[in-house]
Order: sequence, then structure tokens, then C-alpha cells
Amino acid sequence: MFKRFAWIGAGAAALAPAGSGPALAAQPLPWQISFQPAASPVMEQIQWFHDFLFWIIVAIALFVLALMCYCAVKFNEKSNPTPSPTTHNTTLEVLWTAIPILILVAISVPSFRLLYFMDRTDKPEMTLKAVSHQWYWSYHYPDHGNLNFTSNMIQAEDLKPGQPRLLAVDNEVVLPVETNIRVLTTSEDVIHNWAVPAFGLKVETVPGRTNESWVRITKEGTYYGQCSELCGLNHGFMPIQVRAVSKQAFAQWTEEAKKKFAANLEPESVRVAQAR
Ligand SMILES: [Cu+2]
Repeated sequence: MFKRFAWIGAGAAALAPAGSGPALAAQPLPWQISFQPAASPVMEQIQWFHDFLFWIIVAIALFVLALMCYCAVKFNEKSNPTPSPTTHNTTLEVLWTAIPILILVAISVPSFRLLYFMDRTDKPEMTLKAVSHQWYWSYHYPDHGNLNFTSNMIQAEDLKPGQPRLLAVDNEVVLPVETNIRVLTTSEDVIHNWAVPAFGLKVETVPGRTNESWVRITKEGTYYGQCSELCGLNHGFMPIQVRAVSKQAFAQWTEEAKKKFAANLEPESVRVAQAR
């Protein structure tokens, strides 16, 4: 059911006039009422779990509504002028204790399975480190010659056609598809949160601490996210933009990026020494 709404969103994006942005951009859309299309196994499972819970909630709500209607009709003063003095019914009491427990157990099994699945990947093929600052991000690729750069939001007046307001950045994160990517996050100042809805990722970035998660992007495209922890004045203006490309295109990009951000490649200690 919810996937259908996501498709409506994706359809609307595809129907947008040419030149208005990448077709596979995963971002919030007008009138969107459900998730962005999943672009990672974690998000696929989150959506499955959401739908699973939804139908359990619908069943419980309908059952309670039916009980209430039944009582209102059957036991109102007119149709039941002399109420029964019964105060206990052992069978009923056992049932209304045991059945909710069984429902909670049925929910907990996939819930824990998903929690552990989201936690970390066994076989990371590369690492991306996202560091938060008030109010921008910096990204580090420790497996690619310490490639690193900062990523700032593009101000509304500087947007080019197709760039979404409050979401587009100057230097996007580029990642390969079909690769197990370990995501490490930390912060330079206060607590922020690196969140990309299409990946099912929402990781706190805490000063003095490194948090870990992972992503395996299944589709090429551009994905947007935002800082999801109230972090101060410009909290709403430090978006995240990820471009997922093929492995070959990623290898090519790292070579170009190493040239573009050559000044950042040396370890910080060397840079500090040179500046003196
Ligand atoms: Cu923030």
C-alpha cells in the first residue's frame, strides 16, 4: 500500500520537465505521505517492517472498534435494563493477557532482527567518514588516500536549475553502488545527525565519539538528507547530498577529486607545520 504512494512520488519526479533535476533524485516531494523509495537493503527492510506493523495496528483498531460498537448496542440501558453482576471471567482474563503478549513477541522478532542488521556490516569494502560542524559537513575517504573535503549548502540565490532549495550542496558525497560501505560519524562541536532517508540511515554524530553504521546503495542516483539533530542556529541549512555512481565511475571520480582537493590530502599535522 505504502509502496504505491512512493511510486506516485517517483512517477511525479519522472514526469517533471527535462532539466529539472536527476530522474532518480530521492528527496521530499510535494504531497508525499510515505517514505522515499528505498535505495538500500536496510531501508527495504524498514519499509517492510513499517507495513507489517501498520496491518497489525489496523487489525487491533478494527477489533477494538467492533467491541465498542457491540457493547454500545447490546448493553445500553434500553436493550439491557438489568445488568449482570458478573465481575470476573477467568478465560477472558487469560486471553486478554496472553494474546497481547503473543502479538508483542511476533513484533519483537523481526524488530530485533532488523536492529542487528542495521547495526554494522560484516564485510565493509570501503569507509566513509562524515564529520559534522556548525553548520556544514566534511567527508573523509580513508581508503582513498585520505581524500577529504567540506560540503556546504548552496544558498537560494546561487541555485542552478534542478538543484533543490535547502538540499543541494557545493561538494556532494560520491559513493559507489553495490558496495558495502562502512559509515563512521563524529562531530567537531555539538551533536548533529547524518540522515539520508532513502538509505534508512540516521546516525548521531557526537563530539569525542565515533558512531558506526553502514549502507549498500542499490540504485544509481542522487539522494538528499538533512542534519536530524537540533544543533543550533543553522540546523536547517546543513543538508546532505549523496551521488551514487557505478564502481568504475567512482574510481574515476576519486582520481579527479584527489586533484581537486589536493590541498586537503596531507595529514593535518603536516598542514599545520607548513602554515607556521
Ligand atoms: Cu547539525
